[in-house]
Amino acid sequence: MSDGLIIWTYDWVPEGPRGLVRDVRLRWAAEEAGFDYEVRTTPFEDRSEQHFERQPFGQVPFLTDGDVTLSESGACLLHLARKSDVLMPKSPAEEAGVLQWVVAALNSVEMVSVPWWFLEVTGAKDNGLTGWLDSRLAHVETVLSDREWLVADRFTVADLLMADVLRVPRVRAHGDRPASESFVERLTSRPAFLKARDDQLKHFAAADVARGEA
Ligand SMILES: N[C@@H](CCC(=O)N[C@@H](CS)C(=O)NCC(=O)O)C(=O)O
Repeated sequence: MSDGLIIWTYDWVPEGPRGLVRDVRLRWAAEEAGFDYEVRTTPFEDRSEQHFERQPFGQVPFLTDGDVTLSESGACLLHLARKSDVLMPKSPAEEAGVLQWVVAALNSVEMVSVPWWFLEVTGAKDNGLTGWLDSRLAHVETVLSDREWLVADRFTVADLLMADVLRVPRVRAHGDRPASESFVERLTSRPAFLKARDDQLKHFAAADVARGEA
């Protein structure tokens, strides 16, 4: 049984992004909340019209929940969070704090960290985004220096998402931010994260076998 929740990811991806494909965010949230869910796939190599109907950019993840289909990992996380106090506290002020930090993770940190990372891995000589990234990461470090969790003095989906944005190895290895490092360490030691990440790795390893590549 799956509570009607289906998390969609690719049938296969190259080695590099494994463990980081964003379906891990949804798997992690579902694990934290104790939801039953299924994982289904859409082709990585031949992206169908049906895929673009459900994810307008031909990306993953997307989610189906009964009659509801939605994409964008942040939107999917908030959708799941509405169903579980574990992910989202119910007081208006705390809920507002979760919304704020979910959007901040995506629109103030990942908005810089992903293009920075892309320039790094493609070997750009001068990464012109480094100063901008450093500034964003420094502000997150200041926030995390005096609190364990972003909102409500306990784990919420905002921590999950911020940790997933910050845990990218190149970002983590860039600079020295002890509070952020301890935050990432703490969040990625959670059994729900470890299961979600390991399940994703197993999923893509099984795909190699199916393609005759293992
Ligand atoms: N804003 C989207 C980004 C999704 C995204 O970048 N997905 C990656 C996998 S983690 C993907 O599908 N990449 C393949 C592509 O862009 O063609 C979200 O948060 O869901």
